[in-house]
Amino acid sequence: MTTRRVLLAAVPALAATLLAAGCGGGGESGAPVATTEVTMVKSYRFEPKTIEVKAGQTVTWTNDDNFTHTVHVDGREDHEVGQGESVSIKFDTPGTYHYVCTLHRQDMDGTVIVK
Ligand SMILES: [Cu+2]
Repeated sequence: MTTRRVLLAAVPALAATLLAAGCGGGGESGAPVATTEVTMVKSYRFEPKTIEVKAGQTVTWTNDDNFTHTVHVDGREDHEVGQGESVSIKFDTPGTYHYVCTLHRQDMDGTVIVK
């Protein structure tokens, strides 16, 4: 009986989480999106532009564009990511990490907030 109550209580919380995740669009408005997946989309953009992860998590950038891009996090090495490829970078220390594509740094940048 106790177990059943716990399960029922957990359902609305899960639904709320799914609804929040489904809203999307946070990248454009500047609000961080809780995800570890970033896509280089056509038109030279990182989507979402600003993400929020927990310390110790690994962020994966996938290139869905027709051109080669790079992921260069401030103070780290430059990772070239060809069409259809991806790169994963682990973030161990809390902080705000700005990154760019060094090939299109005027247009392509983003931020990883590590909590
Ligand atoms: Cu680029």
